Amino acid sequence: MLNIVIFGAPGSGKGTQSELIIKEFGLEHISTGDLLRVEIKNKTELGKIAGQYIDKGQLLPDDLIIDILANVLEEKKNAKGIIFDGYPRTIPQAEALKKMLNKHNKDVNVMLNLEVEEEELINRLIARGLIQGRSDDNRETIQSRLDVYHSQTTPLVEYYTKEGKHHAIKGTGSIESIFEQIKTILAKHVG
Ligand code: B4P
Repeated sequence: MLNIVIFGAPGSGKGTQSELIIKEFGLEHISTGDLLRVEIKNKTELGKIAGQYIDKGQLLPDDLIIDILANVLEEKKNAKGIIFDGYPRTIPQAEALKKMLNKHNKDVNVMLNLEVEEEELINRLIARGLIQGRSDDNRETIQSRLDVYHSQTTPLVEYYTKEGKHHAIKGTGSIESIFEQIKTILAKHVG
């Protein structure tokens, strides 16, 4: 059982590296950002609410996102392992995740922190906005997302460091070289 939290600022490469980890280690993927984008595309009630937050670069309220996570986790409870991508983003979300996993005698095993300088993050997200047209990949919203990341999400670095699970990864360079660093860390956790 290998439960991984992939962590980093918007544009740090969480989604990109998650795909490679899943292929290599056969894990299930939970990306709260992807889940919300499907809801928005399908114009569901949840999608309408999510869109209002995402377009402003803000986080959804903890209660709402914790409920969503609990439902998805229940569906994947027999998975060999799960990669949590974009969740948790606040301390209450991390505490809720711990409780949910502990109920099944499980826990987060590793937190991978992709470290990338702000200028590079902004360049990547602007480039993605031009290619994929994501509504939150424009200069103004990117800045709000980075501000929210610094104020609400970075306390998780200390949280997982105290738990002995934090691993810093240099998130710049080629996608393959970043994945090599991740593989070296994960190799120590798979039997
Ligand atoms: P997310 O979808 O999680 O958005 P993200 O932080 O931008 O990460 P993403 O995984 O997409 O990008 P990546 O770094 O891989 O969340 C979107 C929004 O949903 C949030 O702002 C929030 O409103 C809401 N939300 C989601 N989860 C929530 C939660 N738990 N609580 C509350 N609200 C929540 O990639 C970025 C770009 O960089 C890509 O174009 C990629 O190709 C490129 N890239 C990657 N690696 C690279 C490398 N090594 N070199 C060059 N480019 C690279």
